[in-house]
Amino acid sequence: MRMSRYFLPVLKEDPAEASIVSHRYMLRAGMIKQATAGIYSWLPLGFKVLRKIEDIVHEEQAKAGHLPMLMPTIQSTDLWKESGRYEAFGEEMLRFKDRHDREMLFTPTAEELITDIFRAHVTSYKDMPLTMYQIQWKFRDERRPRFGVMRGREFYMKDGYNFDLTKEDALHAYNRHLVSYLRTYERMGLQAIPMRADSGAIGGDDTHEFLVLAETGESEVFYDSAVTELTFGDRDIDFDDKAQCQAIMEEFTTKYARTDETHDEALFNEVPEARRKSARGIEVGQIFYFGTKYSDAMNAKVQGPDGKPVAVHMGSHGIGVSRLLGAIIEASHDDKGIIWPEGVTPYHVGIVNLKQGDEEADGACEALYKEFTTAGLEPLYDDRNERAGGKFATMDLIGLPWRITVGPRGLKNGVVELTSRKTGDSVEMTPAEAVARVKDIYAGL
Ligand code: P5A
Repeated sequence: MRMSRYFLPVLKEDPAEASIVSHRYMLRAGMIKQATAGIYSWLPLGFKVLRKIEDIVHEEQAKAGHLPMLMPTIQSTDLWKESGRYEAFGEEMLRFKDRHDREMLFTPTAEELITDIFRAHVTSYKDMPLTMYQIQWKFRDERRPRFGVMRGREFYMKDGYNFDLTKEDALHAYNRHLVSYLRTYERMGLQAIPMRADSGAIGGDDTHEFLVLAETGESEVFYDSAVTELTFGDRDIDFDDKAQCQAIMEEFTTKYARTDETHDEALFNEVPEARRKSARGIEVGQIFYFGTKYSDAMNAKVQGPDGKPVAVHMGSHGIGVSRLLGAIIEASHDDKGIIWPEGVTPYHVGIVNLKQGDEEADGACEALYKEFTTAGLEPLYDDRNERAGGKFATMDLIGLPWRITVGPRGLKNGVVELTSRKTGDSVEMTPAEAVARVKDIYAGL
């Protein structure tokens, strides 16, 4: 992409309405624009990162064997009356009527809708287990939408639902999701710690939230600092292997880590004092096992191996896809702007031409641009006729992890400069070396 043809409405001043850094930088970098309270338009740069995050979620769900699908954003209220959640969901649910005076709602979550699909089509245990998910817009009329995409009213969520014959199978689905989520967040450059939580309006006893530690987080959390030393890393996983998934689940959930809703002071005091931490966290996902709550209420039964009807065991699992942009920025920025982890960066490398119009500099930039593009990488080339300082400031703000600076002086010696956004370190090398280095960095991602 060439900056001259891009739509990147950066703001020089800090917007008054943004009180936390991710919100501030998302507005300043021209990623989002508020349409109305808690509802945002996603401008090209923001949309690009949203897509990257979505792609990672899809890839990791595929590895776990979960089926992508898509349900509507608008539902009739009938199913919610059947499950008993129509009243329970309260004012967070946006309700309205169509022209025939039928009661409708904008989906805040889809347990009912998917249970209805399941009961219409699955009649035998032989067609199970089944896990399907979607990435779709949700609406919750939050009392206090704030912090930009972190607590929106309209937000983008990955929501998955498992249907299993037995509790044991459903718990395997729970563990499988836990493992798959750990991988998903790590690929985004995040440490998201599973913490025992409260199940709220979704229901059930078993539930973990995934929290990214950040001072600006809305949740208060208590944990054994040993949990922050666990990393998922490059493990070979067989998602069908119950024992392996359970072992990983236990590894990541046995040490004390709880949100304030489930915090237990006496248990917490058993953690060695030096390791006892309380902090703030951003909830980027949550998994639930709620047994037969919905299948009982909505009569979702299948024929079991003995021919008798059984209510299916279910769980659901959510990832705050749009919230993740805010969480990643909260976890990775400095006073100049965003520092995207390589896995989610909107463009792989920035090219800054220090002297637009200089034949040699223009030629070298064009050649770099072409090489990256041919290699399947996406460069963002600042080809505008602007001061170098302004170009650097924009690149720093939008946070591409790598920048190549090209100027007549360096080119005289046959070199360009490769700069890491994270460390600020610059190294001179030939354009060919710079291309090879950047290709190398992204090769494993
Ligand atoms: C699980 C999927 C559910 O709704 N039903 C389907 C279950 N869980 S949840 O925890 O309530 O939401 C899942 C994730 O969505 C994000 N989220 C939000 N993101 C932005 N703005 C909001 N107002 C908002 N509300 C929830 C969170 O990351 C949450 O973990």
